Parts: sequence; C-alpha cells; structure tokens
Amino acid sequence: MAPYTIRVFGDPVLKQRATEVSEIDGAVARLVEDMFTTLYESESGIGLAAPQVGVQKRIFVYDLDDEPVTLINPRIVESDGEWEYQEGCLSLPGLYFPIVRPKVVHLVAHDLDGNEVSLEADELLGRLFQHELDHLDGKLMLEHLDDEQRKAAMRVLRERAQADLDPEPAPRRALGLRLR
Ligand code: QAP
Ligand code: CO
Repeated sequence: MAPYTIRVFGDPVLKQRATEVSEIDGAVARLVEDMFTTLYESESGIGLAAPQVGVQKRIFVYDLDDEPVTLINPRIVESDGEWEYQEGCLSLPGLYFPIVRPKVVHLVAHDLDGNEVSLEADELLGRLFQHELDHLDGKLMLEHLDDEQRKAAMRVLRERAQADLDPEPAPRRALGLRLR
C-alpha cells in the first residue's frame, strides 16, 4: 500500500515553498523510496514532488521509461524556446491544460548520492522538470492559465468540492476535462 496520500488542490501544503535539503541522510532515502511507491501506485503518474505527499523538501522523482530518477535541490539555470503541451498533474486529477513554456531547460541538482548532476532536457522531460520545480515553489499549473481557462478549471474544482460535501452523492461531472 502506498505510504502517502497524494495531496490535491485545496491542500495548503501545495502553496508553500519547499525547503532546501541540507543533508542527504537515511530519512531522505526513505522518503524517496516512499515517493516512488506512491508514484507507481498512482494511476499513470510520471512525476511526483515531495510537497505532493505533504513534505516540504526540495525533492522530486520521476520515471519516464522504467528508470527511476531522484533530483534534490534542483534549479533551472537556463531555458530556451517555446513549446505547448497538454499538462496534467496528480494533484489536479482529470484536468489537462494546454500550457506554453520554454522547450529546452538546463537543470542542475544533486542525486541521492550527493553528486551534482547537470541535465539538459527538451519536450516531455523538459516540461516535467519545469512542472515539478513549480511544485517546489508552491505553484500549480493553474497559475499558467489564461483568465478564461482558469475560470473553467475553478468551476470544475468548485463543483467537485461541493459534490464531495453533499450527503447524497450527486451526479458528478465526468472526471476528464480538457480545456482549450
Ligand atoms: C507532471 O504529471 C508532468 O490528471 C507529472 O487523472 C506534466 O504525472 C510531466 C496524472 C506534464 C510532464 C508533462 C494526471 C495521472 C499524472 C491526471 C503526472 C490523472 C492521472 C500526471
Ligand atoms: Co503536478
């Protein structure tokens, strides 16, 4: 069973800036292991940041093609170009937004052994880096939407929150929403 519950929109932990990791010790190693368990038990998740499991540390993990990667204290040192992609987030289940961000990013971080890593990534992986770094700064995809998209997204989130409060399970709008 996954050791953590994935925090979703409305949880204040998702809006706080996470703290730098000062020492990569056994507690960090255990946290990372538990984050992977949580990621793999999620429905089709590819990346997860520590704040999404309620931990205010600057760590994210991902697995794009059966290769688990952990990045600690990551920073983007350079970015270039523009690329639109339908982004999703485990903390905003069922919501996908077309978002334009830089296409290529150069990220530096530390791995679990404390070694410095330097990675240049474009397209999907470049997007993942930017998305997960946003989580560490307390930002969700909603901040990248235009007014109209944000209104549509907030309406769905509000309806869901209300449906979750209703004693009688009201007919719920289909989970998937793709905003144009
Ligand atoms: C972040 O996203 C990301 O809505 C990782 O119902 C975003 O793992 C990486 C997911 C864009 C690359 C590009 C979302 C699963 C997973 C959902 C995820 C859902 C089930 C999102
Ligand atoms: Co996310």
